[in-house]
Amino acid sequence: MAVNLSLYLVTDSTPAILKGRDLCNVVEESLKGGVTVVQYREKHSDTGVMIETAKKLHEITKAYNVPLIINDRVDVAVAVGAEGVHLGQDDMNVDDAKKLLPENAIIGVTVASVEEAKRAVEQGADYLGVGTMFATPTKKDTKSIIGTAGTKEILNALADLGRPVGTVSIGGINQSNVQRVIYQSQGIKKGLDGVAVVSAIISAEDPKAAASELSKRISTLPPFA
Ligand code: TZP
Ligand code: MG
Repeated sequence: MAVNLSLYLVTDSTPAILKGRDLCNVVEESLKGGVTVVQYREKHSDTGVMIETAKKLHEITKAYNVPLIINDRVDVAVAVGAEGVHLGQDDMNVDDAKKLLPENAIIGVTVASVEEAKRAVEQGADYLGVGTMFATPTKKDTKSIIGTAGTKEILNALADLGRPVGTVSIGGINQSNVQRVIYQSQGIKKGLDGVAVVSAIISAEDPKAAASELSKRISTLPPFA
């Protein structure tokens, strides 16, 4: 899988987060700022609306050569020809998703423990969303806040597996903590490949500037030891 996971945007259309703006405009601005993956995450729309929005987003992401990943809904990903899906622990499992998706589809899985991480890799996940890192108002129902300690534990276990898998940390990541989040994985065999954010970009007054600043902070970190 040749996906640049360094700055992974997850969308949210709830008014408190999107602040009444147009999701497609916000996503396009974020792409101009340097977002490397877009995940369309929609919990409240019906299937028809989701497909319509996903198609619009896909036209935009394709113009920037950035993969579009669909949260939860393998059917929507297939319908719009998205590059991949992101599955939680309560969603379709990776084996079943693979039966429905093209061979080169990107499959990501949310993991909050070493056991979940190992299982996802064994099933053939391409990347893992590791978290929740910090408590966040964006997703109040997170089962587990694993923090930097839990994240390190998972990263170490993954390095020992010897199977390549991408990792992004998610939950409460913003301009002020992004370098700390990535740097806490220093000293282990393989650090995080990037961070996933919702509100730090979607709620930002200027999403392009927010993405650009995050991207700068990520890329100016010294290389891992
Ligand atoms: N999964 C775990 S935390 C989260 C998701 C989708 C939301 C992260 O949102 P934010 O605004 O970046 O804290
Ligand atoms: Mg899910």
